[in-house]
Amino acid sequence: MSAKKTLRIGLIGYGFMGRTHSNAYKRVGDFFPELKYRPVLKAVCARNQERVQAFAEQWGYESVETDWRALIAREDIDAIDICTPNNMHAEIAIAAAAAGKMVLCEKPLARTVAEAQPMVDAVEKAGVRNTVWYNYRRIPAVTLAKKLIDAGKLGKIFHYRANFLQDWTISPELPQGGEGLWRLDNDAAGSGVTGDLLAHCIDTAMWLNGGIKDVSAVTETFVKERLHSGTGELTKVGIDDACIFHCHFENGSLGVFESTRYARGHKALNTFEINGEHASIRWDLHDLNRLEYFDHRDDPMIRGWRTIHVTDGDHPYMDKWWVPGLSIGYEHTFVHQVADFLKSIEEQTICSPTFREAQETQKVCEAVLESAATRSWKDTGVNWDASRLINAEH
Ligand code: SOE
Repeated sequence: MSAKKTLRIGLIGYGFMGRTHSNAYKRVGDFFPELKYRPVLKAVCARNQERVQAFAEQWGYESVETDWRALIAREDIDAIDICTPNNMHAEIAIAAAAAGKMVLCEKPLARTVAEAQPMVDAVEKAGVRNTVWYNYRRIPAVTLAKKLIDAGKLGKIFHYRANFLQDWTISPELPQGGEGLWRLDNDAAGSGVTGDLLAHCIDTAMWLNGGIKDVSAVTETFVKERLHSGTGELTKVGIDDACIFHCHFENGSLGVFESTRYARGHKALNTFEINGEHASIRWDLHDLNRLEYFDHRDDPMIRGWRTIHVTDGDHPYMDKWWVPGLSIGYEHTFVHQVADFLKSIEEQTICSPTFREAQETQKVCEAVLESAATRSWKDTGVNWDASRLINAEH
C-alpha cells in the first residue's frame, strides 16, 4: 500500500490544454517523489461520449462523464481542472467551489473582470484551494529571473519589454468557433491576443516587476469577417488580432508589450527583456533553457552579455530532472505547476497565481482593451501586492 495521499482529478475538456495537464499529473510523482500527494486521474469530462472515452483510454483516466455537473457532483473527485473555452470557466468554477472542490483553471481566468469576480468570491467563500495555469512562470530560466530580481541584482528597474508573436490566423479562410478556433470567437474567448497571449506576458511581468498602474493601447482586427463554425454564416470578428500597449509599473519603470497572430514566421515568440540600473536580463521561449544576463559591475575587460544555461542542479526545479547541462521543455512547466500545487496542499499555503492574483492580470487586460477602444490612457486598478497576500490560508 502506498503511503501517499491521493488528489483525485476531474478534468473538463480534452483539447491541447487537457493533454498538457494530463501529462503533468502523470509525470509529477516520478520526478517529485518527496511530495506527499499523488494525482489520480479519476475522470475526464467532455460532451462527445466517443471522443472522451478515447481520450480516457489514451491518457489513463478511470472513468468519463459527458455532463460537467455530474462530474462536480461526484464524491470521488477532489479537484476540478477546467480546460474548456473561456466562456465556460466561470460557471464551472463557481459550481465546483460551491461543491467544496479545489479548482485549477486554465488562463485567462475569465473573459472580463466582472465575470471573474464571482469566481474569486466563490473560491474564497468556500475556502477551496485554487490556481490558474500561467505556466510560463515555472520555466526554470524565468523562475531564475525572478530570483535575480528579488535578490536586487538588477537594482532599480527602468524598462520591461515583452512580446508574444504568432502567425497562425493570417488566412481569412479560417473560420471562427469550434475546436481550437474558439479563440477567434469573441463570445467564447472574450478577446483575442490580449486575453490569450498578452495575459501570459502580463502575469509574468507583474510577477517579476510588480503591479501595472496604467496603460495606453492600440488593437487591430485585420480580418473583419469570418465564417462562424456554429452558424455557418459570415460573421463580424470581435476579437483583437494584434495589440500593442505601453504602461507604467508601480515601481516607476516603463513597459512595452506587443502581441499578434499576424507576425509571419513567428510561431510562439514569447520574450521579455528587463533593464535595471546595474544589470539587464532577457529571455526567449524558443530557447527556453537559457537566460541572458548583463552586469555592468563586471570587470570591464570581460563585461558582456552572458548566457546562463539554466540546467544546473542549483537552478530552480532542475535538481528534479536529468544531469546538469541537459535541457527540459514546455511540458515541464505544467509538471512544475502541479508539483507546486501538491506542495501547497501539504504546506497549507497558496499556489500562486490564485484566482485573486489572476484577477489582477484580468484587470490589466480589460484596461488595455478599454484604452484601445477609447484611444485614451486607463488606470488598471491593480493592487498586486495585496492580491498575493489575501487568500494566504488556502
Ligand atoms: C494559442 O495559440 C496558445 O495556445 C495559447 O492559448 C496558450 O496559452 C499559449 O501558451 C500558446 O498559444
